Amino acid sequence: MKKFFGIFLTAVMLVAVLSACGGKNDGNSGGQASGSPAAGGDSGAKKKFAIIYKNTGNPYGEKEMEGYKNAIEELGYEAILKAPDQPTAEAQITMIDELISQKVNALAIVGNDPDALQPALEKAMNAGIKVLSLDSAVNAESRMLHINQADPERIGRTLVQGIVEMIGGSGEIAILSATSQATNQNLWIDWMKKELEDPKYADVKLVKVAYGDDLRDKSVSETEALLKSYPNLKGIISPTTVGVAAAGKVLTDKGLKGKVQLTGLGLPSEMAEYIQSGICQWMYLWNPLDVGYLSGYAADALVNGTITGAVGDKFTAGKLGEKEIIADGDGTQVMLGDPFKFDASNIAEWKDVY
Ligand code: RAM
Repeated sequence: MKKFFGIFLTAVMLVAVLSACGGKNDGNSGGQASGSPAAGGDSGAKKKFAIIYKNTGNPYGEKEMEGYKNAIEELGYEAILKAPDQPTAEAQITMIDELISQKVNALAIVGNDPDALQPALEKAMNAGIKVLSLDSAVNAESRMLHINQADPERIGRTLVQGIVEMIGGSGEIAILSATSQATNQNLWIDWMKKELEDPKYADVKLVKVAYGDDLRDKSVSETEALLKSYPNLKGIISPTTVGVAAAGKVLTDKGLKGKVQLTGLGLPSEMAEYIQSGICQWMYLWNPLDVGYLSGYAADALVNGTITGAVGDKFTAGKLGEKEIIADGDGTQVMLGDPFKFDASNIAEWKDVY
């Protein structure tokens, strides 16, 4: 009886904790940005533009959603910002279904899987919702347009060139990625592997691609595991802001400055201390606020019919100016620009911006 009561009490506490977490997420990045949509219809109401990020707790994702919200509010509409607790396709499908019931006008998604969201996103498009992806693409059938932060080939090749320069041209390197299903990271990693095929990298060995799932703790433990399994490791490339910051912390805590080099795609606000200390000599990123902002204007152009998502379509993306849709494999995309290099000479000016 005592044992049963103990289990019952634990279950009650668990439910309480989980609902508290849910509440926090709703108020933070999982909830509605403004207003509360009237149930069952949008006649006469403000147009609703939703965005679903990969998962909560990622400052990069918060900036991307903030940029989207800024654009939508500048246009005079309502922004709905959502992100599941865990970076899974299943959790995003539940949110897509909710947004279809809410009859949003547009849905921008940072996909946790390239293919798994297709049935849900097709259902949304069949219901008249304009669907676009940003940052991490969904496949061409699942969207009308993708908003790409920068050229994936350039990102992948530049990161390899960077780490090879830092390690002095030879030795073992590893990649610390986000989830194994993330379209953006997987594409960048494919380009890293292509770059490594060049005979000039004959003395460089990629020993492992590890996945920290864009979760801080998992990224820390995956970095520790890399260091343990590969004692001769000379460099880590982490093409995720969560991963590169976690790796920076581990290398700092273990006193590995100068012994294990680090580069990747990092948020200046999270990486400033590691760049200033020399743990990471340089790294790259684009402005996540702009990725979100451009997506907001693209969503509006789809909703108001300025564009259909076809190659050659043009629209004005607020302060970012005119943008043109270009091809992207079987689908289409808009490119934000070039990645930016952050090092000791400029990190101080950027660390408070994003
Ligand atoms: C993480 C996310 C995001 C990616 C950046 C570089 O914040 O994985 O999708 O674009 O890193």
